[in-house]
Amino acid sequence: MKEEKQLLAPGHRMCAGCGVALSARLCLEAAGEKTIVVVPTGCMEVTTSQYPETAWRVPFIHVAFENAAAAASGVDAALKMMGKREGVNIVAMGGDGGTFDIGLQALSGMFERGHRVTYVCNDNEAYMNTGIQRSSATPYAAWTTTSPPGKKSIGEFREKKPIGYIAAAHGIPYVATATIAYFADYQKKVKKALSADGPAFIHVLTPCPVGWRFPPDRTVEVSRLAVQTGVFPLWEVRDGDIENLRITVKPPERKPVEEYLAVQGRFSHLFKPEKQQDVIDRIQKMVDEKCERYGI
Ligand SMILES: Cc1ncc(C[n+]2csc(CCOP(=O)(O)OP(=O)(O)O)c2C)c(N)n1
Ligand SMILES: [Mg+2]
Repeated sequence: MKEEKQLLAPGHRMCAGCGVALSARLCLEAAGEKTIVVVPTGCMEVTTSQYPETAWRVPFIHVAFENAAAAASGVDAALKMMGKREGVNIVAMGGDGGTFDIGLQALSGMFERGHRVTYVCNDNEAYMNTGIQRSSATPYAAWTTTSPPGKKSIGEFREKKPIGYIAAAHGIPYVATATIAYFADYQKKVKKALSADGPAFIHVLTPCPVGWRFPPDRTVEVSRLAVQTGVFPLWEVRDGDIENLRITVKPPERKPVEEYLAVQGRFSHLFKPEKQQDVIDRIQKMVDEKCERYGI
């Protein structure tokens, strides 16, 4: 797409290699210009909407950290009341902190009320904007500033919250996972979400070079490895029918999870000063169990 047609204009202040920036561009490219975007506080908002400038070439609303889904619900209701709802896409884009944690109540309400909103969660697996604190999306054994590894700690000790399943359990028309490396898959899912007759949720894995500690030119590679190792399977579910979850990208042969961990500094304590093979094996087992359920 030509630069002048990008709906998220270049010149924003996102870091080099930011997965969230790529996700926003891909999502908007698929959604088109008749889109209203609602964004809660987080990296995306602070880097794109510094008064008096904005990188958004579509209507953009910044709301508080916890209420993107509530504000997007309001946009849906207001446009309906004014008879202007047809032909307009409403997209909320929240981070993992704003979605898995603090925004979950508003999100559940939006699902339950059945608003025609596509909610995209750009998951960089921590509260990046405020200094890499853990969230309930942070994966097992990852370093963050609030899950430091040490003699008595392997880093984060909880498993990632299954947000896609939680969304699907509301029985909403469309739920999917996506990541930026598989951009055609992601954009197809955005289009399906926007054409759903009700709420849709897309959980997008968006690697963060700063928080995950890898060089900024490896974002797409890390995103691809997440899928090829089975750490982040790409799937979609309609109407909450988890039994009929459909894998949309099947890795030809699953790579060992170690390949994904080894390229990220946030897992470096698993490799040095001594290799913690037991922890790596445990993560591999968790991934194997999940992938077996999906038949990948
Ligand atoms: C009620 C409230 N609590 C805390 C904050 C501080 N805060 C702003 S952004 C942010 C982290 C956002 O994390 P996430 O949603 O994962 O987005 P990211 O920056 O990682 O993309 C926090 C804690 C806030 N703005 N409002
Ligand atoms: Mg985050």
